Amino acid sequence: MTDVSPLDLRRGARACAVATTCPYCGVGCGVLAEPDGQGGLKIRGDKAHPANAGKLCSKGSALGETVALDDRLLAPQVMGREASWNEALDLVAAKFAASIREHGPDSVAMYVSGQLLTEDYYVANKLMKGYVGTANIDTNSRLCMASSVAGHRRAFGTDTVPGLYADWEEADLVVLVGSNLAWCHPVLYQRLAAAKKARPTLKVVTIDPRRTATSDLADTHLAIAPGGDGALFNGLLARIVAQGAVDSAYVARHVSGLPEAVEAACASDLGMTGLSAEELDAFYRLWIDSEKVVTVYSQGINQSSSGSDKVNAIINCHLATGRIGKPGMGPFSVTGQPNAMGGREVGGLANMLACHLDIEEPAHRDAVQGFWVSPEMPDGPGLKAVDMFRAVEQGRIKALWIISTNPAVSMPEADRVRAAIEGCDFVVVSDITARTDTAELADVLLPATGWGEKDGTVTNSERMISRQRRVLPAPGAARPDWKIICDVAARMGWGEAFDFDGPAAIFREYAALSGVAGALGRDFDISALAEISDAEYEALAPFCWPLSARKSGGRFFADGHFYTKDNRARMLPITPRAPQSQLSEAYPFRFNTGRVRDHWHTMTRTAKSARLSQHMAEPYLELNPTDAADLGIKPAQLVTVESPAGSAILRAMVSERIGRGEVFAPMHWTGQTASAGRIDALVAANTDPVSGQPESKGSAVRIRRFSAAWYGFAIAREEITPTSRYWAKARAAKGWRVEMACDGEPEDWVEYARDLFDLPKAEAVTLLDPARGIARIAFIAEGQVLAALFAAPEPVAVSRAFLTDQIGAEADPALMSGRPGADRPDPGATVCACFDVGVNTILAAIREQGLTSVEQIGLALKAGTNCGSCRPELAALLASATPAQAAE
Ligand SMILES: Nc1nc2c(c(=O)[nH]1)N[C@H]1C(S)=C(S)[C@@H](COP(=O)(O)OP(=O)(O)OC[C@H]3O[C@@H](n4cnc5c(=O)[nH]c(N)nc54)[C@H](O)[C@@H]3O)O[C@H]1N2
Ligand SMILES: Nc1nc2c(c(=O)[nH]1)N[C@H]1C(S)=C(S)[C@@H](COP(=O)(O)OP(=O)(O)OC[C@H]3O[C@@H](n4cnc5c(=O)[nH]c(N)nc54)[C@H](O)[C@@H]3O)O[C@H]1N2
Ligand code: SF4
Ligand SMILES: [Mo]
Repeated sequence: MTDVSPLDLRRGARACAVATTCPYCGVGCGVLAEPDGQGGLKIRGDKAHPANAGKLCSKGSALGETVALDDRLLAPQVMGREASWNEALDLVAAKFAASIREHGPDSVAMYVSGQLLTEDYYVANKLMKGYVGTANIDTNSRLCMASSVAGHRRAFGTDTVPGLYADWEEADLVVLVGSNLAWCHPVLYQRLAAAKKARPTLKVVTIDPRRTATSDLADTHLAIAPGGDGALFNGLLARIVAQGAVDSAYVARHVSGLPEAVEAACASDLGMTGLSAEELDAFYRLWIDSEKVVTVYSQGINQSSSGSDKVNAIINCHLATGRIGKPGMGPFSVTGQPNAMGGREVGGLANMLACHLDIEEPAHRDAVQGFWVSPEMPDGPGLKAVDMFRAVEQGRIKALWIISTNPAVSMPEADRVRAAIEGCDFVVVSDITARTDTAELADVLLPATGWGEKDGTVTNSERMISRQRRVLPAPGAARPDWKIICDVAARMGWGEAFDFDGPAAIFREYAALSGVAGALGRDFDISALAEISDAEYEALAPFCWPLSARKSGGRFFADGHFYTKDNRARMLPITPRAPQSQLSEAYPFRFNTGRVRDHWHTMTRTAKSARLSQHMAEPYLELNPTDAADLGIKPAQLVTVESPAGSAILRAMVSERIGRGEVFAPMHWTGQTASAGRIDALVAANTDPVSGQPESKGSAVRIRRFSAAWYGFAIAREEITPTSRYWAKARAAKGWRVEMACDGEPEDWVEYARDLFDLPKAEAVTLLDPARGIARIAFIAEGQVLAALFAAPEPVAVSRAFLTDQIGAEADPALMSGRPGADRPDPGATVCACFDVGVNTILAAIREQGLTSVEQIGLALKAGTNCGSCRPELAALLASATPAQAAE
């Protein structure tokens, strides 16, 4: 056998476009991916896919830039050294088996992910619940969708999203509550924006304590007090009743619990919403007067210690008015991860069985056990994520297998979770890279194939199942997750039950089991596909479930038929609760957290793309100008943010878009990308009592200025990791850009810079002004810039865009000034990632060419004309530029 390198193997991949699905958000866009002959992929939107009809956002368009092999895990590792698959799998099976033998099945656990494909998920769940005999398998969907699941199950008897994306386009009113759709579900946002443009009577209301890029589309933005949503929707229910807007016929036939729900609603305190009587009145009138209303909700609702109640408060209003399951109306939970929905379907949550069957229900357990012919079934729910890591901390879980998620970064009280994993007897991590905060703690690291290298299915927010298809060969020894799980199961003695020859075989079994669920009266039934051939599976076109002899596709519940014992939906009495962490003198700020436009979670993929890394290159804290002034914090200074659980150092982004007493930080930065940017270290592990979902958006924190002796900005061709107290790095087109700050000043700046860049011999160009504390040092070889450091006692005012362009280039005469010469304007921070158009360029064009619309900006600069993800920001720049123009 010849030794072909993984990259050579990739270069040889057939240049033919393959239809697959984007691996990021729950919109579930179709992607055409074609090998480019260099080991990468050319990416286009798939016009034939119903979710996106050819559109992609910035992250989807940049997929080709994230498949490079440089930091991939290419072979198994045991205790930090490379090992064969046999050695690694034998060890995993032996350790799990020993723990089960000595301490029982509940001494082991799996923590998996809504980014697994359905087939991977199915075998993981089957192994744990059916064969190991424990329900200790939970998923990062606990941090994401658990409150929606709980709300759906309490109201409908099962976890069903009643409507379809098309409903948004048909609606008269779309309410976006706790959703930053423009950044987090950009293609759905674009569909909504297009529908509104075509039919301006379509109204949009956003409900979010912050003004976001999404609010810019809204006719009305309600800056609700954090956690005020339960009271807001209770108020709506009370008004629905008071105005006689109840659909009495629907309620009489299909709904129970209305009087109790209304009584609780009438008793709740609207003051909790923080909104004025006029705002409430206008919103209530609009909602009630718009027959076709879709209420879309996301993490601003779910990630709350009363998340399930907030979900039910929303659903109550739709049930009372019968506005559910009909064209243009219904409650709509948008899912986060590409297969968050699929994971819910296969039973990835510790409190679910496969195919929406209930673990608490003996008849359901028996049916699944009979179908699996399994030796063992747990008789109740297992540990939910927060409790699972507590059990790890207490030594009750002795063997833990983490697959496709990064809990040392994304779990609340992340420092504590990291320590718990570190202290666990035996930890296995399956990932595509070893460079994660969690993978660093593993005893055994298993290399998984990633997006583009694996086959299976995912389900999006509207229940649409579509195929992810392989385009590239598996790199090195990497294997698909389903295969790794089945191989371990076989070594534990269950080879026959896990003897699948590919994802199609797993899918067939899963579809057959869904038929059993369907016969038990469950909603999730795709049994029409139980005998699908390998070739049909390969060609499977996207479809919305269910797909069975009983029903195919469409909406649920227009005619009742809920999945409760009496087939009636339940309205629940809701008593709104404030976030669990109380603000105090010691911790006076409400810590809101979430996402930015161009990064995905813990950035193991998006940080590989230079253009995705330019939009937000640093971890930051958004805070109100008055609060900043009170704290003596100037824009762009650094702040230390602390809670009782931990601390972080973040760049202050002073903004009117956030209210007083509230601050916001994105969740993306890790130990790999920043010195102190893991903001989940601060988040209290308060959970919703029903769903177990953590309150990731409601902790109490305090803020103080980080006392920096100096701030720095560095560019480098090779990756560097500074030793300064603060640093944050991001990839640039030809190297790296790094922000720095430290409390002590180095004795010799040039030596410091040499160490930083590990360039002991390169020629140094220096500009030192010790009196002013300014140091500028560039290293140049053969006329080309290798690296440079710009340091100053205040945040360094150099042009990041200009300097980033200098990496590896012939040194510009203006290099040491940190700004382009007068003949060349500074483009400013990137707004349009597709065409790399900066904020200054856009503002100058608006000013000089008198541009007044996003379309005109597109014509002038191309910005916003490809993926369109920056269009909300272009609109905001237009709005901000207009008054300035008037003043001139
Ligand atoms: N670019 C990008 N897109 C993503 C992801 C990503 O990492 N990056 N991740 C995907 C995943 S897994 C998920 S779950 C989704 C999440 O998608 P979203 O839920 O839309 O995103 P978040 O930014 O977490 O939070 C949404 C909003 O909730 C608001 N909020 C906070 N507290 C409250 C409150 O008490 N009430 C209300 N009404 N609102 C509140 C926040 O200010 C924030 O703007 O995004 C998906 N899409
Ligand atoms: N404070 C705060 N915390 C939050 C949130 C918040 O809004 N605020 N949001 C929460 C939500 S909604 C979510 S969904 C979580 C997300 O948090 P995580 O799931 O922890 O984040 P990811 O970075 O998506 O982790 C996915 C991991 O899987 C790896 N991977 C990628 N593809 C594959 C594959 O095919 N196989 C395997 N085995 N591994 C693969 C990636 O390299 C990465 O290490 O964060 C939660 N945490
Ligand atoms: S909206 Fe963007 S991230 Fe989400 S599936 Fe579509 S292309 Fe991927
Ligand atoms: Mo999520």
